[in-house]
Amino acid sequence: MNGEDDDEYIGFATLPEQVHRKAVRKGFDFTLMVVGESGLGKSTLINSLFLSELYKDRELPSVNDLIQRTVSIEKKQLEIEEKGVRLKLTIVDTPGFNDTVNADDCHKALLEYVEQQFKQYFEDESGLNRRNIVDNRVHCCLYFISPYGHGLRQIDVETMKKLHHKVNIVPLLAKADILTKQELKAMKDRIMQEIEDNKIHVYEFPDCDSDEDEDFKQQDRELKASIPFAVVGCNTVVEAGGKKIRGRAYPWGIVEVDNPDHCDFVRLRQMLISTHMQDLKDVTSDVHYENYRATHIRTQMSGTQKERVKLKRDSAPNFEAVADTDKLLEQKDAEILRMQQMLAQMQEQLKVKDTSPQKPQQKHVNGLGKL
Ligand SMILES: Nc1nc2c(ncn2[C@@H]2O[C@H](COP(=O)(O)OP(=O)(O)OP(=O)(O)O)[C@@H](O)[C@H]2O)c(=O)[nH]1
Ligand SMILES: [Mg+2]
Repeated sequence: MNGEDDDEYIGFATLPEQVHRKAVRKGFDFTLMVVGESGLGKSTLINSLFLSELYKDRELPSVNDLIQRTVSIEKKQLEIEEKGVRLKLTIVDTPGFNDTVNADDCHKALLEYVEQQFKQYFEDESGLNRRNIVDNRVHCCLYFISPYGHGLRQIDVETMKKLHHKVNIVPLLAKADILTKQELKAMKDRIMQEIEDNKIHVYEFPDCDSDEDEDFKQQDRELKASIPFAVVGCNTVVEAGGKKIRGRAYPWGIVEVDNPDHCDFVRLRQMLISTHMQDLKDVTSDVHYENYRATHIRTQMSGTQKERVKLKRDSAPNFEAVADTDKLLEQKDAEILRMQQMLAQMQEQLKVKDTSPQKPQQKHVNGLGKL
């Protein structure tokens, strides 16, 4: 920049840097929820995704535990830092659906959790400490679909439909290692078709900008073509060819979790962490939370209006009673008028008698007593 340019330089070009610095100082929040049938590897996958430490103390459930399992939601938090950027990650692990749990109870608990976070945010936003709100809203729901069936099950359709207007759903095809390449392709196509047929709104990946470079565009195309992401979860490290690989070792070979040819795990992690985290947060805030806020305010207002109408009604005069009283008064007036007329008639008669020759003793008609 030469001297002339310096003079014309106002300084707002540093705005992005200022925003960047402020955001870095504040840190980032992200909440991820996993939902799906029991035993599909939800806990294993989130462990593989971020939390290798989180589940190390966990004991595998025994058969009895499975039968007696109740719906309870576990929230795990961890703070990770990379190049000075702090991310507070919250993982909401939900117990899978199974035969012992009623489908309605599953929806109820999940919906309640998501709505409770919106409610909390709404209250914080209207409170005194708006600047330091902790955002616990669920930004993404990884929905696990079974590889054993023929696409979506009824419970999947119902659950996704309960959740789709409240949270960004990203569908996953679980335990992809049990399917061959062709089966995987057919299963993915069927799942996407069923999602469309059932009018389920899953998270829509935004179009990438036209000025992005070709590599990025290609990566974006691959990402979109991978939905539902076929995942393999595993927390064991195996040795292969002198290298340590995270994978599942079978007698016939190793399924490598981090190999994009074996599954979409890397693409999913990249999407969640490096490319679409902010968009997931924006859609949560601008679409799902706004929906909640609008509905909540409308319900509050109609509640207040009803209350006001009720109050008005309670304090208003009783029109029926008033009408009755008016009628009675009219009747009384008419009666009095009639009596006055009769009285006047009688006095007239008495006057006539007074003027007659045999004058009887005058009688005083005293008011109404005679009538
Ligand atoms: N073949 C295969 N097995 C897996 C995979 N991921 C997890 N498993 C196994 O599946 C079993 C269940 O895994 P979990 O992670 O506990 O499943 P979950 O979905 O959390 O189950 P719930 O907590 O009951 O809802 C474990 O024995 C895992 O080792 C996978 O990608 N492929
Ligand atoms: Mg689990």
